Amino acid sequence: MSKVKLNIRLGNTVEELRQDILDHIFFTLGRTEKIATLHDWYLAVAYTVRDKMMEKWVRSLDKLYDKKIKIIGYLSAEFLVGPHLGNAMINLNIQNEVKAATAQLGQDLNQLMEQEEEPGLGNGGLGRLAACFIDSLSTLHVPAIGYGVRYEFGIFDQRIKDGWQVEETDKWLKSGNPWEIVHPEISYHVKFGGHTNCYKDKEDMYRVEWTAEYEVKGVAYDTPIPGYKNTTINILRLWKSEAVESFDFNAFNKGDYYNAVSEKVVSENISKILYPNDEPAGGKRLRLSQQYFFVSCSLQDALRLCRLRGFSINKFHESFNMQLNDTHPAIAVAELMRLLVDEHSLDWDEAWEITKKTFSYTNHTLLPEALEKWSLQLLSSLLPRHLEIIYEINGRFLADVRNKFPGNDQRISNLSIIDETGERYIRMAHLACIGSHAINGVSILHTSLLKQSVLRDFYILEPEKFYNITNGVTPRRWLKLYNPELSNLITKHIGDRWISHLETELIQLEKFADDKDFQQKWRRIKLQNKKDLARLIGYRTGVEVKAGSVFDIQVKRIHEYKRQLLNLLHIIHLYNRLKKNPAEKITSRTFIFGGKAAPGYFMAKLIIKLINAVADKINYDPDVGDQIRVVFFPDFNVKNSEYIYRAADISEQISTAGMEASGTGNMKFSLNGALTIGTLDGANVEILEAVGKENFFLFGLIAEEVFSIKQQGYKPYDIYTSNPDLKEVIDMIGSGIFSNGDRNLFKPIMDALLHYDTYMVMQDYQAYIDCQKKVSEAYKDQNHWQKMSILNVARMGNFSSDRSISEYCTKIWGVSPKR
Ligand code: B1N
Repeated sequence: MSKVKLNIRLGNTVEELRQDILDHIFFTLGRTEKIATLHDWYLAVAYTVRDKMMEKWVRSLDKLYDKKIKIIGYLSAEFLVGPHLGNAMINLNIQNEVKAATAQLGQDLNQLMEQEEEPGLGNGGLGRLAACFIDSLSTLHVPAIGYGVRYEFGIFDQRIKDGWQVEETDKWLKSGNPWEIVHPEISYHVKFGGHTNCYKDKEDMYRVEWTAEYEVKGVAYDTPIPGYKNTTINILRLWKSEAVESFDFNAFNKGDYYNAVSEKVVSENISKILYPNDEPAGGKRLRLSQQYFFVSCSLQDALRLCRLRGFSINKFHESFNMQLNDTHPAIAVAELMRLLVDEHSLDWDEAWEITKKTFSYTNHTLLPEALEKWSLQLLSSLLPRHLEIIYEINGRFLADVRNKFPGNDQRISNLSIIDETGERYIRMAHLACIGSHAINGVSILHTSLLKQSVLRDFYILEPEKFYNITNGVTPRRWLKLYNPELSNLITKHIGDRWISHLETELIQLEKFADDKDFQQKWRRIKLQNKKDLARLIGYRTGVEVKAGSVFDIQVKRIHEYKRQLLNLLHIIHLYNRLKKNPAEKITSRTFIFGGKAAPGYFMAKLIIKLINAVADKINYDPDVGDQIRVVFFPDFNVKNSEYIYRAADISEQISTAGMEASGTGNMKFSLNGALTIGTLDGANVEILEAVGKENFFLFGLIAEEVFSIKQQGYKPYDIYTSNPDLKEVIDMIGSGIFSNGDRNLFKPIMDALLHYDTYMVMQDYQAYIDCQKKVSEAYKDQNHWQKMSILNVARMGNFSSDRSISEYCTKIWGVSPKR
């Protein structure tokens, strides 16, 4: 960096921080202390904390010019980063000073932190994983840029009205965003539509020129992502779409004011809104436009940086590795080829080598409905040049395959990028596989299923390209920040190295598992966390819950494969037992659900309604007393998850085996001392292995059984008729007792369970009920329960995203993480 001595706003003493906050109230916000609102104080503190990152940030940017390093570009349509302030203070290690400074100004820091809007730029696990990953990249000193979209509206806010989900737009930017810095000078044009032409260049080579129908401009908005107590600050660079010119002057001069403005509106639409997932992929022109938009900006940016760093363009892959977070950015393969061949005049073969060495691809799902494919017709109208490039890639690829496996047409059709089984589609996963040097799944089970099913033929072709890298979560946010009391207790006993070395340090907790005094403290912290959540639940839903009951929590997107319904059937089963025998004493439980349903996903929304209907009935039934409470916690998101994970006794991870690629909520719960009731699915398999089966409540079919039962012809109705208890439970739903006598309301759920049951709720019912009985029994022995809880935490070291990122570094990216 320049030799200029920066001595403004760098001090971290309480006095300096206090003065900085006051300066921001005055100079940045144009307020006085007297009239400043709570939100003004939050902004002033946020700007103050951001200032403390600036020096390191600028120096980190400088380091990007070091030719010896490779930069990791993490291309992701989603980044669910969560509130910044708390995290930034922890990573800069200034939380105590800031707290003291705000206190001196008469402000409560916690209250100010509450003011921060959730940047909800993701749907769930995939977006949150991207956020944990850039956090770990910074902590491990790996220079990285997270590339994505600056959606004006993130994931909708969820309200519950009469038990139904109601969506509200997420206006997260309405009061400003102090964490981002806009760089109007870093902007790129992105073309859409039009047609292509062939021409001969100066060297008499055939080249293709793409004449677009329209162009938009992407502008960079940068957010600093600090590492934990180190000097690295990486960038989250999100692109906002704007009109190339604010006005079409031609139209404007012709007096066509409305057309001139409408072009601006169309351009700005591209980064307007995040698509909720769980809706069939395909057919959505705007979604493909978004994907191409951010990918093109990001690659143009990386190419610019490559040149600035003094790399020649044919060494791009030494300058950058681009990770494709699922197929959402997979059009990048064709776009890099276009940039290299059409715009930088490289020949095809050389460009292809560079492209393959640049990209690597992470698959996050096996669900057929989530595998992205774009109709040929859409692609040819929106990205005509890319379609040509994809044809060329496919043609050359299939020629190679034919050489290797002559006369095997089935294999050719399985591997082809173009799905020709009906209407013709481009399969984005195939493009991603062919254009990458590495492909990975996100848990051992998922990777193995990936190799057997969705990507089977690719695995047979190039087995050496496949890796497993099990997901992880950052211990900074998910333990240190969101469970401060437990963190303090852990630090008191094993020191604080676990915060950045979870893999090796946390295990030391094992030796306290039997320590009665430690168990007592452990238990008291959980109880306090439960009281805090109980208070929040009372405030948010009006339901009174007992902190002394077992907090049994399932928070995640609502989806049939995640089987919130199975959880609910168990609750109805307990209710039924109490109705028949009100004198029975059960281990009292509070069942807490949370999660959003995609707005177009009818069944998921009906499941929310059913949860609320069951809650309304049970919570106020005198026969139940206070033995069961059911709560739907509205608007589950990163911000309010602070209160949720740490308060759980039981973590529900009950998806149908083979359906959940990994899950990461499972890790957050365990890391905070909850015991898991779960199936052998996703990363549960590895969590079970790590914590030991004696500390995990396992039930249900395994993936092979799910597939084989389906193959033999699964008959859920037979299970219904042969299990009287299950029959009673299902019949209760149908009887209208949860719907004021309306027998039709939940009929779609009944029909699905009895006649299709795609996710084998009926099949796993009895095993689940039996396993839940064991949970209730186990809870009675509190010493043993605390021991299991401590061991769960102690053995979670491997589920740090630092471990995941270290593996990406060494196995896939060829860079070295530093501690
Ligand atoms: O990615 C997470 C995993 O832990 C979860 O098991 C997995 O379900 C999740 C379309 C997705 N897979 N696919 C998506 C997200 C948005 C969208 O528009 C699909 N999310 C997952 C992290 O590996």
